[in-house]
Amino acid sequence: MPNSFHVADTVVAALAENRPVVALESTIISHGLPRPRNYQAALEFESMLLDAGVTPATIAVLDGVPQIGLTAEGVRRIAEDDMAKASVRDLPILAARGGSGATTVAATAHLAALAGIRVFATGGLGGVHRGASETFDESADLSTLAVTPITVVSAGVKSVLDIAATLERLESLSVPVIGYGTSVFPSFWLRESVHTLDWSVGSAAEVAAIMKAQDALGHGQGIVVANPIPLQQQWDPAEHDRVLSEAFEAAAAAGVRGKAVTPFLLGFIVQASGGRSLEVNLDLARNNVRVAADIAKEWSKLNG
Ligand code: PSU
Ligand code: MN
Repeated sequence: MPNSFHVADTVVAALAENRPVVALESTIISHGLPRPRNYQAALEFESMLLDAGVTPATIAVLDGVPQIGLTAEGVRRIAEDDMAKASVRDLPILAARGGSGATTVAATAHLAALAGIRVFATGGLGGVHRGASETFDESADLSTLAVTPITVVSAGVKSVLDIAATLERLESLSVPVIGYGTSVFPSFWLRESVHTLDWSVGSAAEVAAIMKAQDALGHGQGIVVANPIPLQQQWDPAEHDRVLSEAFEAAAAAGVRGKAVTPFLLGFIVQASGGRSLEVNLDLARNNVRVAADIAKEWSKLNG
């Protein structure tokens, strides 16, 4: 199946010459951020990488073909067109039917790894939802990282999830979780959660060294780099707590289920915070793109 996925020429060339590449997901653009800021964000993340000397590879499925690296028109489509939210299990269906979809962390990680990309920046990782012991709602992001060799830089998982259970699952799945300049797992809009981490690093070079060691030991897992938002950029904790409890009530009242849960909560929280949560979300995503760029550069140095 030579045409089962398409890698952009820029990405092919960068990988062939061992230059740094960072994958970017598209669900954060299509379902995680409101229009029109989502389009600006998609363009900004790519240009931040280009400015840092790193090749961006935004990933999505367009007309049945998984695209690793989008054209300008592709970026516009994920931001402005109504797209399905595509996790790994949706990929073969979209491919067979010629459909389009914005890829989650799971699907983006899978496709990036297929193309040989080793570093990926996102906002927040999916995880175990509150009440999962009854609903079984656990993001495929976790199980995918158990079998996908890619380093994902995120600001942890949103406090709308069950963070303790998410960390337990990452342990069971043997996915390393490394604090970037912190020993506390972040909670997305806030710099800290109540959960401490076993391991932290102080530099991108250390992450690259861990990736190398993981390869040498034959592990096929991904690595979660937890990069907290700087304190001065975080959301006000009291407002955060208030808006989150409103969001849970609204989701319960609306009876939202399955893959609609995460986009519903995110949309509600942006509205109910008067846009404040959106600014924090954009700041933390930019921070993650910067750190991912540094890691990708160290990774290519190490392999050069
Ligand atoms: N976290 C965010 N913004 C997002 C998502 C997560 O801060 O847009 C998206 C990511 O694409 C992630 C997905 O992979 O939600 C997880 O969805 P689910 O819980 O349905 O697996
Ligand atoms: Mn889910």
